Amino acid sequence: MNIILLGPPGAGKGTQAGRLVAERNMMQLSTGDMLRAAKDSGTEMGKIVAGVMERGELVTDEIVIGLIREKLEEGGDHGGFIFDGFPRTLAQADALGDLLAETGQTLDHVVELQVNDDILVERIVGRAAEAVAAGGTARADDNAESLKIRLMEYYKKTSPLLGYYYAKGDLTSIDGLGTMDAVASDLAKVLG
Ligand code: B4P
Repeated sequence: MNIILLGPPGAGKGTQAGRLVAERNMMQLSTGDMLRAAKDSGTEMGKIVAGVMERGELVTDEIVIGLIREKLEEGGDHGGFIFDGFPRTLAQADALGDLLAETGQTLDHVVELQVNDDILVERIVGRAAEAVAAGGTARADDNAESLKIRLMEYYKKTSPLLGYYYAKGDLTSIDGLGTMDAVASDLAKVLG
């Protein structure tokens, strides 16, 4: 089973994906994590994406699609892919459709986690404060200024994907405002 988790920054995509990995042996493909790893390892690509991510903008489709292509071609023994934070643009959605078709796979569910902006801001600011309180550093883009851009990018470039997948009959929207357990339970009902 291959699924997409859609939603604005802080909606809980990464949180729910992590649970599905533990419970269903699925493979999480988080483009955010992949890009942060590239940034931390100091590769040429990492240097290019660092500033873009810190500002809260989207990295180019070409880079992100390339990362996903590599992972899909690797295959592996798991219970399916969870696309977490990908696709984020219509071009990425088209590319994913092509890549799945090329590798003989299907897209089984697209689940939107619905959370209003006030709560998103609260969660992201909370995550930054927790990281600092634990003696670490907050994610470079977990600050009010970058978050404003991240939300604008979401509404402008990513939210059109809701209509795109709805028109294909693939989209289910669930309430992302409950506790992590409540959201996980609603997600499990959709996935079956
Ligand atoms: P991501 O890493 O995808 O970051 P995100 O959208 O903020 O994460 P998510 O929604 O997964 O939130 P989480 O579960 O962590 O992207 C970062 C950047 O990478 C982007 O801005 C962009 O620059 C770049 N990028 C990534 N993918 C790209 C692509 N495809 N194309 C172009 N650029 C791309 O949850 C957040 C917080 O909420 C956590 O603290 C969590 O504990 C808390 N939380 C979660 N669920 C909760 C619940 N039910 N109740 C209370 N708190 C909850």
